[in-house]
Amino acid sequence: MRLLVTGAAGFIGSCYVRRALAGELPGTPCGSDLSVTVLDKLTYAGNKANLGTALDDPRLTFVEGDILDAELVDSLVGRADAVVHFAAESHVDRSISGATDFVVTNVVGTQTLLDAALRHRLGRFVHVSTDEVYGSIDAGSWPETHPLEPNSPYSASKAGSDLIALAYARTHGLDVVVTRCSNNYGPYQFPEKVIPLFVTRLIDGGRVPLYGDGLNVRDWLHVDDHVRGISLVLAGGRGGEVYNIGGGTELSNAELTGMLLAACGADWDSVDHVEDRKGHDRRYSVDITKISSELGYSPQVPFTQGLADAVQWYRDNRGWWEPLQARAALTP
Ligand code: NAD
Ligand code: TDX
Repeated sequence: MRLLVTGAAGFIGSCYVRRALAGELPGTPCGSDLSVTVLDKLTYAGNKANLGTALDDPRLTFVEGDILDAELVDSLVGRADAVVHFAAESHVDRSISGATDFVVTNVVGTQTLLDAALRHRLGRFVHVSTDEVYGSIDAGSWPETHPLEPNSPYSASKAGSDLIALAYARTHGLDVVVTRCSNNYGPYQFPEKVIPLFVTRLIDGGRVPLYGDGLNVRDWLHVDDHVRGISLVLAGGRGGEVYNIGGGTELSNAELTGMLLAACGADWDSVDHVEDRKGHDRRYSVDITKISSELGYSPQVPFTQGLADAVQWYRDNRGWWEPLQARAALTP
């Protein structure tokens, strides 16, 4: 299988490619049956080093380019059997400061890829989306049939991309599958997202900003579990369908902060209680019955272990995150 993977210099896409080439993903072919082309623009969040030793793998081709470049996209999609589409602007706070890149990359970029897929009658297109498209839920969990009620410019742009992708399935019969996952964590996450931001500051004795009352709840999903779910969907998901992928560990930000402080040897004196994020979604929670019953997915990484390993990884890989801190602080 010839895979085109967009955005694989980012956090989740790079994990997918590293693990696919290592033959660790059920559903993704391995050995000489697999070749991977990565298309990534290397925005502030893109970092080729995230691909690690996969960069030396002869089955990998890295193309620096934009998913909005229709000519380039057409030539790459024309040489692929399937696309796994991760490329996006992904940080909610940046979308609040400026939404243009979010609409252009997430909506128009996705449509550019879909148009090429249609022209070449691509075998399969996996569109990686987010649970944030459902909005915020006080109790219970969203099934895939829940209406989309996004609140931030980021989640609205992802909802737009989901709807375009599903429209190409319905209108043109393109083999599109959409995944919607909860909050990922793990190694190589850009230090603007809450876990790597807090860990990299706390291990240096710095301070961390907890938004609002700290009672917003997120469902944490280890990135290894997420990419396994994507691989199962690539192999066995039904065309035109949506699959939620969750981690099964719901925590308030205050609970998470308490765990991070303990893991980093700090205490609550290191926490600044700052103004809330505008439009801050209170709680996310996905129902994973569909992917579990159809594709046998369940999260495998226990949160306490996954978090301890992630903290250790950031301790051990200062050379990876230190140069990124200045980029993380830039306003868009
Ligand atoms: P990331 O910000 O770490 O990486 C995004 C990658 O996309 C970067 O390498 C960047 O260079 C690339 N990119 C951006 N614009 C591009 C363009 N125009 N052309 C080509 N490449 C471009 O993001 P991530 O956390 O790895 O997220 C990957 C996907 O998963 C996104 O679609 C995101 O919406 C979704 N998602 C993420 C999470 C999470 O917790 N991180 C949760 C749910 C869904
Ligand atoms: O400094 C901070 N302080 C803080 O209290 C930051 C950066 C975040 N927070 C809070 C806001 C959220 O309630 O922590 C929670 C998690 O924040 P983020 O890491 O920014 O993630 P979130 O906004 O939940 O979105 C993430 O999950 C869904 C990803 O960034 C998205 O790409 C994904 O779609």
